Amino acid sequence: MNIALIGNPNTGKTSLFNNLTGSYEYVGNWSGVTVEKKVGLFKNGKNQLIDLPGVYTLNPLSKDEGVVTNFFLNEPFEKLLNILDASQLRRNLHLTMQLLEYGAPVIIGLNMLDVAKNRGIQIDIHKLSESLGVTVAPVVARTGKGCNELAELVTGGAIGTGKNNLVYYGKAIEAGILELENKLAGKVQHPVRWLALQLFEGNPYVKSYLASILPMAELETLIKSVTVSQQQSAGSKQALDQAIHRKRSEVIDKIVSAATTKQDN
Ligand code: GDP
Ligand code: K
Ligand code: MG
Repeated sequence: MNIALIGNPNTGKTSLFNNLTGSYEYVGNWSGVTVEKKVGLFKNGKNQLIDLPGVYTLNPLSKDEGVVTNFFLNEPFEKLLNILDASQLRRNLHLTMQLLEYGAPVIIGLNMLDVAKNRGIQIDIHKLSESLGVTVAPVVARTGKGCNELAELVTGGAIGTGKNNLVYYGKAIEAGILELENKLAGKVQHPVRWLALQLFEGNPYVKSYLASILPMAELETLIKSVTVSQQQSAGSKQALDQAIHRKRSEVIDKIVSAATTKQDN
């Protein structure tokens, strides 16, 4: 079974990878780019852990960052291990929202709790887990604390896919998602809600993937019409990716506010 490790840069992925895996199966580059690809074997000797490049969002700014979207589109994997920096929850959860929209089984490893604590941030792990609909396991990747428990959770039995409808993107965008669902009915294996949102955000890898199924002109027309109706309903000239980002931020703010308390220290 393949498990993919994913998270923002500097969240402790490499530390966690080293703690969870005993030996390397493969070290090389992702195809087409000079980004290191590491695949390790869990200490149980049965499951593989694939280290993905650190990204803040799936919509890539660079070819290197496109590795993650390509992985989601083309590579077989069974589960995701999403590592979060507890001291930067608001920023980190933008990626998590996109993983939930993708709909693969996912477990969250909540790292940097010591940093959060030092800043007076207290996190209610149960509440966070309940809001997202996924298991959240605390770890200290640097020391290895909690890593065995996390390994057991992620390599054990079936795990859930979380809540994939946390964000309501407003009438215009939701109608666009439905329209793409109708056009793609029965033609794709990936969740169309995820494909549609990535397309509307301007993810070029998702766009060219969809262009192998539908005419490019049809995709362009759809993007254009969603952009226009979104701008009409918002009464502003904001770009589609900004509208999507803002909607996610609103939901993330509520989740983080409900699950954290900040003390002055
Ligand atoms: P990556 O960029 O996601 O692969 O993260 P790294 O594993 O390289 O970690 C980034 C930095 O954070 C390193 O200096 C780690 O030693 C440190 N680090 C990792 N986990 C923790 C943790 O739980 N607490 C603290 N304070 N530092 C950590
Ligand atoms: K790093
Ligand atoms: Mg790293």
